[in-house]
Amino acid sequence: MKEITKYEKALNLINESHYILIMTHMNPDADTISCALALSNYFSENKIKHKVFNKMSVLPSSLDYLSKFDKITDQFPKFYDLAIYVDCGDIDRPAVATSKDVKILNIDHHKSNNDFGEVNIVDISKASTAEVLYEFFAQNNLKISKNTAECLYTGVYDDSLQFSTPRTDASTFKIVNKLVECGVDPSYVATQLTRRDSLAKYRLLPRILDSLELHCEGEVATIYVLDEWLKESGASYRECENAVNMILNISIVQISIFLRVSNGKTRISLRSKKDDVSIVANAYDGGGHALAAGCSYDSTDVIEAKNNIVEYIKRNRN
Ligand SMILES: [Mn+2]
Repeated sequence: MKEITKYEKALNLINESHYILIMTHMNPDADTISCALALSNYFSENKIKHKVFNKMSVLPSSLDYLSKFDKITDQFPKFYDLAIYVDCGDIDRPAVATSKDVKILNIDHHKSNNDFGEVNIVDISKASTAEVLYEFFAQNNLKISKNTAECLYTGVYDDSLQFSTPRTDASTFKIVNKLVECGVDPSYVATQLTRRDSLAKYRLLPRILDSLELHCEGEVATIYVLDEWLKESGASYRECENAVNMILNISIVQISIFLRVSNGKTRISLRSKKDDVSIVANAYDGGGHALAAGCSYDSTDVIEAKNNIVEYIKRNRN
């Protein structure tokens, strides 16, 4: 007898359910939102009842061109009999738990994922969860509409940092090629994602870059943003979060760190060219990928947090 694949098992779970809750992670990025909306578009086209949940009341508006974006809710439905987690490296990433009685379908690409679902489609070799989700569609021969393809393309494009991270490979381009054949316009997606900045962003950015300090002979770079700068400029943190990637572009810099106050703590984003910064993030109860991770420091003193994490890296880096 032919063994049933995880892709078929996942489809069976979907077909057996009456109402599906799609779970995205806190501080959502394009990958988690895109995957949720790819499923949402497919489900809508096939009359499958569902909701997309995210705990945040404000979502990244740069993704508002994706079909069904306006349907994402921070309210739990009264009834659901399947939960699909997308791009969640662990079960707590959505910051709200689903009912213990409800089966979980877990679709992800994080190394930290411990297969917390009833069915797990987890592939840590993929640059984005969108590529993992594409395999679910492809292996089950499901029709990918233009709207669904646009969501998947957006997830791949953004999570691979525009096809530049080490896990970007031939399979990434094969998938992207298929998605373009499904009707995606790459220029349109790139324009929507990267060419709709506010003026406020460019008032805030110089102040953030002015906070730049180099440590460890220039190999570790830090920047931060203070709440008052956000208020004065009218820009949000999210609009400037890419600054952490900008300073990593400096030739000698190997690790870049961006700090800000959020919910009574200092939130720390780490990026790296080679070093595994998820180890650093783990030491501060955070997590993520080898080259992109995040954690929190239990104080609203950004300078103290910066000194603490730089000291930790100095001590533990060789
Ligand atoms: Mn991802």
